[in-house]
Amino acid sequence: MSSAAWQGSVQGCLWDDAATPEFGRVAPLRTPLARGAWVDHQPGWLTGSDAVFDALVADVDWRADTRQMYDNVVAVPRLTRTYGERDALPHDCLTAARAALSAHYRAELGEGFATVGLCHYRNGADSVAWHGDRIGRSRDADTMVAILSLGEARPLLLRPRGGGASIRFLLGHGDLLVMGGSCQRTWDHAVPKTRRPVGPRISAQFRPRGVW
Ligand SMILES: O=C(O)CCC(=O)C(=O)O
Repeated sequence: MSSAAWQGSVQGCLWDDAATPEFGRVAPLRTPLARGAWVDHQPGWLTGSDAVFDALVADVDWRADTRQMYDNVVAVPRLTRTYGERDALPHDCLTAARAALSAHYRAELGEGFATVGLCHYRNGADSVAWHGDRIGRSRDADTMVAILSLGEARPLLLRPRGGGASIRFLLGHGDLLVMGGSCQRTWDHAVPKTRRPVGPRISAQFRPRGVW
């Protein structure tokens, strides 16, 4: 790989691989939603990221969580791992992504992104149900949640909290999606299951301190 090219795109990130992961300039297209919410989407923000995907699948100590559902304990339909703001991240690329997102959004957000959550959707049976990230400060204040999507393209749906028509963003390999404004309070989002045979996907979510 050309380490010079990678160094040029993201300071301080080097690894020896055939592909050259490279972030483009953060320049998403913004979709305003009702009730003060918005979504930024930038297809192909990170290119050459096959090796990043493979490294995350192999190196992250993925957790298979369970949750109580009425009288039963059921498996959470995805693998997860979360990193606090002082935790070492499992790949330099995530550190670089967080820095680039913080630099771009800091003026609007009033702070940088701090924590990183990872979800590994192994196939179409893995999913995340309708929800908003409304724990912590996001319960009653505007915030942003940025997602870097790697691997198989899966749709992320958004619908107004309490019901209404949904809108769909197909998140492909290297895409960036940022939910902002009141989005976590006034809208819900989901990655639905699919019967189509689909490959694995990893979602990296970047959140400000105190937002879950
Ligand atoms: O997979 C995604 O991109 C969304 C993940 C998500 O909504 C969550 O973990 O709260």
